[in-house]
Amino acid sequence: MLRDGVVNACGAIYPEVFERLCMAGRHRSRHIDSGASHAIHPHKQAIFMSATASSTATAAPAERREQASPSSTVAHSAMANAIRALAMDAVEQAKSGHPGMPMGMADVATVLFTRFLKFDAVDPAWPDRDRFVLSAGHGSMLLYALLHLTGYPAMTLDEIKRFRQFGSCTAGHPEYGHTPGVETTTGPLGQGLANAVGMAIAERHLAAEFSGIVDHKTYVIASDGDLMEGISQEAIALAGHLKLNKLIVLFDDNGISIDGALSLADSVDQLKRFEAAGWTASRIDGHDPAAIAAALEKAQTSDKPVLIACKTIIGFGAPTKAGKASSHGSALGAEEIKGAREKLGWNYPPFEVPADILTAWRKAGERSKGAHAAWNKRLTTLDSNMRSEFERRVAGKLPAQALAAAVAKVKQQLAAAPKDMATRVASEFALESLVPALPEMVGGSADLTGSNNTRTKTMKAMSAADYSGRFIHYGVREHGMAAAMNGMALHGGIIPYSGTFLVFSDYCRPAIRLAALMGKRVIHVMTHDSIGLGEDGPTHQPVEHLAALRAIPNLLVFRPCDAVEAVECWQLALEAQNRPSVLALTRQNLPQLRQGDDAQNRCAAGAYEIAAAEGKAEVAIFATGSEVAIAVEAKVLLAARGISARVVSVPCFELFMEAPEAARRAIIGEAKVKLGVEAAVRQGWDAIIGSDGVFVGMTGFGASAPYKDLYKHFGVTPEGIAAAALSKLGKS
Ligand SMILES: Cc1ncc(C[n+]2csc(CCOP(=O)(O)OP(=O)(O)O)c2C)c(N)n1
Ligand SMILES: [Mg+2]
Repeated sequence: MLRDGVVNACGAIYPEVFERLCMAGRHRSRHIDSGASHAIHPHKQAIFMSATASSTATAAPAERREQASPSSTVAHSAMANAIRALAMDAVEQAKSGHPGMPMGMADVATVLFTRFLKFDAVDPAWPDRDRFVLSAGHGSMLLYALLHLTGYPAMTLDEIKRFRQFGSCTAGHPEYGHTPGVETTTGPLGQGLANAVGMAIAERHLAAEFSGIVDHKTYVIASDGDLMEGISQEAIALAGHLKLNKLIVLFDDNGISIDGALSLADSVDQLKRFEAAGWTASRIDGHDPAAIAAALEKAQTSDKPVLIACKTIIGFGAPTKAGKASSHGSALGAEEIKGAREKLGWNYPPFEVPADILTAWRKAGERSKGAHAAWNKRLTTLDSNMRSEFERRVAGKLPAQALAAAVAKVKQQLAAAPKDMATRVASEFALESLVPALPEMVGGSADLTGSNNTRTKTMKAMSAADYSGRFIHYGVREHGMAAAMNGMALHGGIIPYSGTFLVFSDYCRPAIRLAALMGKRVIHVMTHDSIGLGEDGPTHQPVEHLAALRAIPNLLVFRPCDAVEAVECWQLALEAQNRPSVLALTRQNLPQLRQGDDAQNRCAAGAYEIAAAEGKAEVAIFATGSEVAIAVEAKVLLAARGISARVVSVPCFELFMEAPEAARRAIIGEAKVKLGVEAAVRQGWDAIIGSDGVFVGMTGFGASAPYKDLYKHFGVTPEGIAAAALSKLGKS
């Protein structure tokens, strides 16, 4: 195998290929302004890019392929060098960025984008486009160059020139929602690969329902770093298990990471690793367009997910830095760039792409127009109900009436026959109505299905044999699960929800953070949300997790206090189209505090008075989840001492903080003593109770014991609350 020292020497592995590619454009004898037409080009390369849009009228893979056309041709190397030049120029101008990866992967990306990827540059939102995920987000200039060259309207040359500047659409790392054509936000290594697994799941699932309308591939470029991250193991294992054969990973197998040669830290045989996970894997010369095309061609009909390890030279073309970590993450410098231009035969000023090369690229951006038109036609001829259902789901619009009816039904059942139950059970009770009403909901659990209560009675499991199932057994893979859920939400047409224990939100956190950053509706059911889980002990008892999750911007953290709040919180999570949610739910039973018919979603305010004071309140008790019932009991104890108290349930801090100030003030009120109760740490509570407020909760880790003993031990009891209030009032 090619590794270590060998791989680092520029041109040492594939001197022939290197020389051939470097020679591209050497025959250009004069400078040509972009926009001007000209004919001076090397025609000696074996591989040419057609400048004629190929017929892409059908989705059949063979017909999607672009045919080399001898008439109007631009050499592959010239097209790839356009990427290299834009990447090094943009990084140089910004004096910041990562030129090595785009220069190394330019050949692979050129073949993919000009001959295989199904996309339409002027319609980045086409639902049946192939997804392209740049998991190695540090190579953002590769993606930006591709978007510019293929003609995404937003990605102008000016934007390339403003790489990494404030307000540009060429952010440091690719950001979903910020730059059209960017399918997911990447940068934290491994996430993109796991997102792609979710996208591939979404594709298969939707294809089972919308046959002929959803039928696309998911391509990923992943680096050594992506594959070293633990999340990649979870992702590839899940993909292999589900036989996601339309997922194709192009591994930038350059043997280099930031510290130097990969051999410093890694000796995994990636091919064997992927094969062991149920993938097909091969290794190719990532600078040989014919080999790249052949591998991609073969991948089209695979019955398993595909890994193509592309041996490349990082910083390809840079005279002294190619093959070295020094090309990874900083501007190459004027001298090195001058040398690279010579080596690559790219004799054009910074940021200039000659017209014929740009034209050939733009044609590539139009390659799938036929396929797009054919798809539009298929959509219009679809049964009208099915079509509107597809369009609704892709737009992320909820079936408002069905949702309202499902929520009303649950509430009416609870009003008619109030039930004491754990909020995880209440969540399942709500799901029994919500899941049938919202076909876009796809549930799951990381091997805690019976504990998380996320699978309703009628839900079928998704499997390689039947992708129509709406329940995913993610296995014990919380991180991969959370990132795959992001990918499903990004794909569109699906609202993913899944479950694990709240304490393991730490294992999901990087993906939850990205869902929040991207503004995607991903719903995490996290049960066993406090010491209330009891005997499993402090390893399983979250204490800091609510605070840690509340610290993530744009994430809604719900902690319902009973079955009615549980369904209200579910409704709010589903309606939050542009942000993820966590539902923190109990293992232990709770009384139903909300009784009677109440159509209003009180949780929508974030906080509301659940038990009013008799007369003027001296004490205001704010509590969440399982502690609300305890607070209500404390109110009774205080009343017996002649002290009037009110109780406010705070199911969602974030929604409460977003309420208008007057509404917030009204809820917080004027009581002398403001007391917060939550079986967790105090952090974050001062925003409600003030720094002089009293907090009853946890100051350290829990312990292993029956939960009632733990509540007693830690003083999270009606007596404990009453004593704390009395003490603050000076009446203890
Ligand atoms: C989770 C995570 N850890 C660390 C980093 C910082 N980082 C960026 S790229 C990189 C490794 C670079 O090696 P490789 O992935 O092989 O990329 P190449 O240098 O070949 O382009 C690291 C550690 C990161 N982006 N994400
Ligand atoms: Mg690398």
